[in-house]
Amino acid sequence: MSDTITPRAQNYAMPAEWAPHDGCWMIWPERPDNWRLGAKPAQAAFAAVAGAIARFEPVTMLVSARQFANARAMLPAAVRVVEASSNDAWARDTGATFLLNPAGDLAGVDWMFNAWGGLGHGLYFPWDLDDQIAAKMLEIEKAKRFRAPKVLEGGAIHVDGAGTVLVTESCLLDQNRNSGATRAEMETLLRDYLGVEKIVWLGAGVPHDETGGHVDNLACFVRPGLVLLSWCDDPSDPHYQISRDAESRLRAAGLAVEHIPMPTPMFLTDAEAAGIDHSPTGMNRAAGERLAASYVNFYAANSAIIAPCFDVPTDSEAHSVLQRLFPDRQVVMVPAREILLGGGNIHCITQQQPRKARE
Ligand code: KQY
Repeated sequence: MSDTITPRAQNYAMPAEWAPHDGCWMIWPERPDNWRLGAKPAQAAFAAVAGAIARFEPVTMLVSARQFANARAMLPAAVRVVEASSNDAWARDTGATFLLNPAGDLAGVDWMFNAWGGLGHGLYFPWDLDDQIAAKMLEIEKAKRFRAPKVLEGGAIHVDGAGTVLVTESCLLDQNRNSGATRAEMETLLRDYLGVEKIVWLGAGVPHDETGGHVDNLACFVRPGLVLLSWCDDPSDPHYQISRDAESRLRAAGLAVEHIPMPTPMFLTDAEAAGIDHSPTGMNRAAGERLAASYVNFYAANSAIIAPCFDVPTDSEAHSVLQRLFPDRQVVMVPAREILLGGGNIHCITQQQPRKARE
C-alpha cells in the first residue's frame, strides 16, 4: 500500500522533459580531481551550455562561495548565479526531480544520493553537500519537498509524462545504491515518487558509463510511444549487443524505436589525463580510457534541443536525426568533450523545472 506522504498520494507526477519549463538548473564545476586543469576548460563548456539554454529559458547556476565571482564573470548576464555548496556539478543527479499536480503546483523529489554507488563503487567521498542540493533548490522555489526513502539519480530515469518510465537494471538494482532492494521495491518507488504506471526495464547502459549505466546516456523518449536509442553497428564494440538488447526490450514493451549513432569512439588522451589532480577520495582517471559518449545525453529546452557535439564524423548525422525527430525545436549543438571528460554530458549537468500555474 502506498504511503500517504508520497507524491502519488498527493496527485503529483513528473512531466516529460519536453513539457514547458520555467527554467533550468545547473551547478558550476570546480573539483580538480574530476575536471582537468583546475576545471577551467569545463567551466568554459558549462558556460557555453548555460548560454545556449538561456536563449530559450531562464537558467540558474548554483556556485560555491569560492567560485562565485569567477562564475559570474564567465557566465552570460542572463544566467542567475546563486551560491550553494556542492561536491560536484551534476544537477540532473543531485538536483530535485520536479513534479506538478493537476492544479499546476510545483513540488520535487529529493532522492537520496551516494555518488553512484557509495563506498562500494561510488565515484567520490564525501557526497553530503550533493545530497543537500535538491532540498536547497526546492527551498529557493518554495516548492513542496518529498524526501525519497531510497538512492536514485535523475539520470537513471526518463519519463514520457504519460505514465511510463525508462530505467536500467544496472542502476536501479545496484546493491551499492540500495542494499537489498528488489525489482518490486524499486517499481513501487518509481510509481510512488514519479507518478508513473508502467516501468520499462532496459539492461545495461553504454559501455564505460561510470554511473553504472544511466538510461539518460542510452535512450530517451521523443514522445509517448517513441524512444530514441544510441545505436552501434560495429559488432566488435560492446555497445553493439547493449543497443540490440535495449531495442528488443523497448519493442517488447510496445514502444517504437529510432536510432541515433553512437559517437565515433573517443578516449582520454595523455595530455588530458595529466591535467587531472590525483585524489585519494575522487576519480582517478587513466590515459587511454574509453569515454562514455552519447548524443542521447541532450537537454530539451523550451523550443530547442541543446545537444553535445564532439568534433567527430558522427556529429552531423546526429544533428540531422535530432532535427528530424524534433521538427518544432531548434537543435543547437555545443562542444562537449570537456563535459564528457568529467563522466557525463549535457543532460547530466542540467535539470528542468516545469512551468507551474501562476499564483
Ligand atoms: O549520467 C549522469 N546523469 C551523470 C554522470 C555523472 C558522472 C560523474 N563523474
